[in-house]
Amino acid sequence: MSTPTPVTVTVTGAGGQIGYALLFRIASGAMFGPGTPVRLQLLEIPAGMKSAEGTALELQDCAFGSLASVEVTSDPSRGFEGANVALLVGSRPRGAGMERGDLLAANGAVFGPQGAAINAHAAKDVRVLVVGNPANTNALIAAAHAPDVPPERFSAMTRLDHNRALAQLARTLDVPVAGIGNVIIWGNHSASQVPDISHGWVQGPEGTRRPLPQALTEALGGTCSLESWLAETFIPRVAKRGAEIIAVRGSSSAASASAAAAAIDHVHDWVSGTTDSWTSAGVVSDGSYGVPRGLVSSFPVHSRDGAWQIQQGLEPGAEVRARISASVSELAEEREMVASMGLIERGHGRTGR
Ligand code: NAX
Repeated sequence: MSTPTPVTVTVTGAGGQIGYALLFRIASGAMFGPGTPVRLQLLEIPAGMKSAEGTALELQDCAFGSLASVEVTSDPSRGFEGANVALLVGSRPRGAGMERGDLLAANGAVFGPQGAAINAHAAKDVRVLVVGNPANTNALIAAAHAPDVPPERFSAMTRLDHNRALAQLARTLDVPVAGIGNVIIWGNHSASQVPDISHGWVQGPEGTRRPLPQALTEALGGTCSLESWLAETFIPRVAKRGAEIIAVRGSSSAASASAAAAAIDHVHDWVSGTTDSWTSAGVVSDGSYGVPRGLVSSFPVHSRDGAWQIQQGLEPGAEVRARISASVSELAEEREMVASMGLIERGHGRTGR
């Protein structure tokens, strides 16, 4: 029997909180299946090297059958060498007194060179998931520095927001999470994100499906209207879930394990394909739904043959359209800011590249 070819996975920020929750799951086979060997390449800055090295020792001690090798480096060219999948988790956090522009500039200095290193050293089929915030614009910057990698191989993570929305709906309707489909996160992974249930369904008896708006209206039972529940409870809860977890756990880092689970889901579905429900991912806009070309915005997506495809033909209502427009304006502003700082060329992506 021939041994399957190993998949090389680079994880930046490997010494951080999400790295610690993510690496063991990748190594155990959760991303590609237990039969696919994985080579892990952990990329850190010098300050994070000891933490990543300690994690690498523990990875060895787990004796995972699917972990082919683990290497730790602070050299991006070594870290991205032959990468089939690159998870860009490490980023510059917002420091005290930092404005949005300062944060974008600091992260431009991280994601520009990482994009260039991916361009020069990764495998031809590399797929990149940006987790580090501001994830959408960091993905845009990285893609802009990788001219030989098709832009659609760069994506930003909104799967955690998607999963949070599914979980809230499942609890409200008292059904399993797997019984809900076609929920959408539109726009930016920020407080302006747009969780949208209007095309969703919930599984009923014997394979029947009911529209989510109808099921939710019934579940609310006249205590409040669906519109006010969405605007006052559901959307803010999904968008601010990280802050809620920080407050409850009393920890400064929000949601490492759920972020890691979302990254696993995102890459798993990208590589293996989605089933009958779409999911949400930040992908380079082709102009769909009025989102300017080239912005990395969250859309409803399917994965077919290893590529994300934006679900076409939906007709969001006026309220959702207004929210999408506000979130996309924020993304356009971020693109303007990074262009004015010289981190990407002005006009980048507007003509499809
Ligand atoms: P931590 O501060 O625990 O870890 C970050 C790690 O990245 C550190 O070890 C640091 O040394 C390393 N690092 C910094 N710059 C680097 C570089 N240039 N190359 C390689 N490594 C570098 O943060 P953690 O909790 O792990 O969060 C990581 C990022 O995920 C943050 O930007 C966070 O905001 C973002 N998140 C994104 C989410 C999403 O849904 N897209 C949700 C979770 C999380 O908030």
